[in-house]
Amino acid sequence: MTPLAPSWRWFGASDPIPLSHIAQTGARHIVTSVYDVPPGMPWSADHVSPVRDAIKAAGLTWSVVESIPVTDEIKTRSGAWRAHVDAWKTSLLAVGAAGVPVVCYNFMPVLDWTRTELNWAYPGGSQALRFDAVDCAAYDIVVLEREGADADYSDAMADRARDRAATFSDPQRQALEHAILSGLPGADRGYTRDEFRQRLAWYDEIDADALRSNLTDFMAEVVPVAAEAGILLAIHPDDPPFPLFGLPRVVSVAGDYERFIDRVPHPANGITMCTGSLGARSDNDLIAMTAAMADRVHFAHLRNVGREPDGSFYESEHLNGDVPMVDVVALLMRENARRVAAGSAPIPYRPDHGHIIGPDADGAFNPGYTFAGRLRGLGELQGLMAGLSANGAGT
Ligand code: DNO
Repeated sequence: MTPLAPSWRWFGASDPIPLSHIAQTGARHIVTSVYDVPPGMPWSADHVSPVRDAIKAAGLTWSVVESIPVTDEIKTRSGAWRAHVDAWKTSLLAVGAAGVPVVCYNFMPVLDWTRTELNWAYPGGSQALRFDAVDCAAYDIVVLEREGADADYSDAMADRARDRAATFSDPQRQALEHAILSGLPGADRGYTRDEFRQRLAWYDEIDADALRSNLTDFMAEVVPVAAEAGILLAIHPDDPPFPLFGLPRVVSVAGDYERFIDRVPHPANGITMCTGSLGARSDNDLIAMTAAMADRVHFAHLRNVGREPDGSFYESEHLNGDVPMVDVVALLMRENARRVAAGSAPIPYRPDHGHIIGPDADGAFNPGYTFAGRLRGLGELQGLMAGLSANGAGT
């Protein structure tokens, strides 16, 4: 068993956590993006090289691009989608020329990852991110007043949502709207309520089959370019892995993965194993999924969740929650050992998110991306890997 390559997400020059601090965490690899080019426009060496050089100067290596944004034009095949796909390919070539070997992206319509609460009081005094299914439904049905929203929930959930909405104070409603619409770190953009309604309408005619076909058409175009550029692609799962606001989701369950891998089987067509995203569904068997797709894992986000019966979940401690972290990590380490023995690079992983702990609360950070909280997660995961490695030497 061989430990994966420890990495850390850095949001570029505007990240309040500088590379000099990241270099002290034990992470050796950086996960970042180019943040000064609008989504849909191509990256060139002029954009990519300064980022790579700044990382190198800090004694670290840029090992993953997270993400090259896939626009809603591409996801819906409307408007300027053709130019955006061409730009995506140009960006891939620029990333490959700079020697960055992995590109993470997602195909979630409109919103990237979604939470309803950014400061949930976690037992013990830290604060965590939370997705509350009732709050989300309350926002959808009562605040957004989305047409047909009721039909997307059970009667019991719609009733609870209406009752919940009736208790919202103005600041609570604003905080909920802010958490859902403002664009969590890594998202291409945020929305006002009206912009959100308009953007949802882009998907009126797009059901899961149509979105799936747009995804596989996109993969069929970009995977050969990635292979030519020496890049491994790693699609990130839907977070959470179920439909929200009537939007289809097509990277949520094992069957979704089987479909697109079957359609575009090239080894460069890989995945980001995000244990926290996939683990938010109790019917996702993470051990079986990791075992079945191990050879496709080009990047790992290691994070844990506590699930609740109504579909709500909160981000728990990295080693403590409903994700069978020890088993998943052991499977990834076994695959990693196989790759390293064959002369390939180790799989990069990052502690995905962290609680707000101790001094984090006094400083600036991007939601989910605290310093001390992630440092704790990284330390725990590094310790787990060292232990498994010592215990399972040679396997
Ligand atoms: C959340 C992240 C996501 C992820 C994108 C990948 O913390 O995992 O924003 O970066 O969905 O494209």
